[in-house]
Amino acid sequence: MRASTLLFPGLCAAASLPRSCNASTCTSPSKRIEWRSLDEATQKAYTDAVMCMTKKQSQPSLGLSTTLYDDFPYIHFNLDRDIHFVASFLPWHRYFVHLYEVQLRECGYTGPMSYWDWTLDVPDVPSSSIWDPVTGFGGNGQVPEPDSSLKCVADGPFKDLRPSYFGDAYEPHCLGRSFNNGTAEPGDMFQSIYTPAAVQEILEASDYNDFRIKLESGPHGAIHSAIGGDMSPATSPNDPIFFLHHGQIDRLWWLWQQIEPEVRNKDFSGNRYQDDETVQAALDDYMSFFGMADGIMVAEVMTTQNDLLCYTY
Ligand SMILES: [Cu+2]
Repeated sequence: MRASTLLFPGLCAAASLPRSCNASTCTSPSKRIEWRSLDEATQKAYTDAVMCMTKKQSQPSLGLSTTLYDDFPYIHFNLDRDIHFVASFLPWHRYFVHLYEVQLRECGYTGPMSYWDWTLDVPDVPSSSIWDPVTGFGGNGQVPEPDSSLKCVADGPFKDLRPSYFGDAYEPHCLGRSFNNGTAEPGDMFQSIYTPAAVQEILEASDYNDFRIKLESGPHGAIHSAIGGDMSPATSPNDPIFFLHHGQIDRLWWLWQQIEPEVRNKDFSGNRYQDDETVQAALDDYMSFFGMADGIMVAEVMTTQNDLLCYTY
C-alpha cells in the first residue's frame, strides 16, 4: 500500500502528489463510445478480445488455475461487501472497468472503450439491438444448463463461453440469462426505473451520497435483475454485458461530475462500510483489487482525465 494515509483533503494540493493528481500527461483523453455507434468491425474486434481473455491464464498474483477472464468475476465476488452499497461503489467500479479495458488492449483491441446506454432501449429492452447475435452480445437464455437453473445464451459471440465461477462455487457453466420482468408481464424489464426521465431525476441529485445511492439502488440494480442469470450473483462480471452496463454507470457519474467539476471531482461521502454507519468515507480511503492490481485511493479516480485513466465520454 502506498502512503495514502499521509494525505489530506485537498489532496492534489499536497506536496507529494498521488500519480493521478498530475493531469499533465493526459493531454488527449480517449473518448468512450456507445456500443451502437461502433462500426461492425470494431464490435467484432471487441468481442474477439473478450474471448481472447478466456484463452489466457489467470494473473499470477491471484494464485488461481482458472483463466484471465475468470479473474474479474472472482475478485468482484470476493470484494462484494466492500464495493456495493458503500460510498466506494462508483470509484471502485470505475477502476475495475479500466482494468478490464487494459486486458482487452493486451488482447489486441484498439477501438474505443464502450458503454450501453440502456435509456435508449426503453420501453422495449428485450428487442434491443444490444442482444443482436452479430452486432451485439447475443440474446436471452434459451437452452437449460444441465443440473442448473441457468438458461444458456444460444447465439452470438458468447454462446460457447464457459465461465468458471458461479457465486461462491467453482462451477464451469454456460453464460446464463433469464430476462426478468419481476411481474407477470413478459417484456417488462423494470424499465420504468431507467427511463430518460428517471435518469434525469437522478442526475439532479445535489450531493455525491444522494447520487450514488439513487444510481446504485435504482438503474444499476434494475439492469442486473432484469437480465438475470449470470448478472444476478456477485460473479456478474461473467456476463460481458456487465462491463458495458458499468460503463454507462460510470458515464452517468461523469455526467453528474461535469455539471460542477470543481466541486464534484472532490465530492465523495457516505458510508465507508456496509455494516458500520459510524465510519464516513473519505477521499484517501484505500480500495483493494484483491491482488489483480495494486490498490488505489479513491482520490486517484475522482476524475477520468488524469495519468491513470485519461478518458472522457
Ligand atoms: Cu459490482
